[in-house]
Amino acid sequence: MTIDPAAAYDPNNIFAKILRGEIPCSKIYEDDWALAFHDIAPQAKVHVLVIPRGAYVSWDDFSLRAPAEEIAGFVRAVGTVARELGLVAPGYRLLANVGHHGGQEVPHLHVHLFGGQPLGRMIA
Ligand code: DGP
Repeated sequence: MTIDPAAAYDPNNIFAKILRGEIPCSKIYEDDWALAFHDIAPQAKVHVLVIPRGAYVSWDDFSLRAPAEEIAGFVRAVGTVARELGLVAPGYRLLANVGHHGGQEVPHLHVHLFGGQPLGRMIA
């Protein structure tokens, strides 16, 4: 089931619970702006999710409402995670699904970070 990007933020979504430590995750990195952990159903050798600490439904919501400092902090954190995982030289892919056509299932912004193997070309 995909999400309604116009819906209000649901503080009980699964990633909000992970942020509050109410359910576990396989944590890779955290700082003031972001938390990164392994995806529960990996689609590549490396499949990590990076989420902002703030309450944003999607990339659209984040790009519209987040203060510039928070956007910068989150974008930097995504880059830091990729570097710390040694993905820069071989290369990697970032993806953020938004809403129904994007196939977004969890209503808290998350950036998928894929790597560890050649990923090929794709549009979906
Ligand atoms: P998306 O379709 O972009 O909303 O992808 C949601 C991703 O979140 C999907 O790849 C599976 C992952 N996921 C869902 N629930 C959990 C969870 O409880 N823990 C972790 N680590 N990942 C989850």
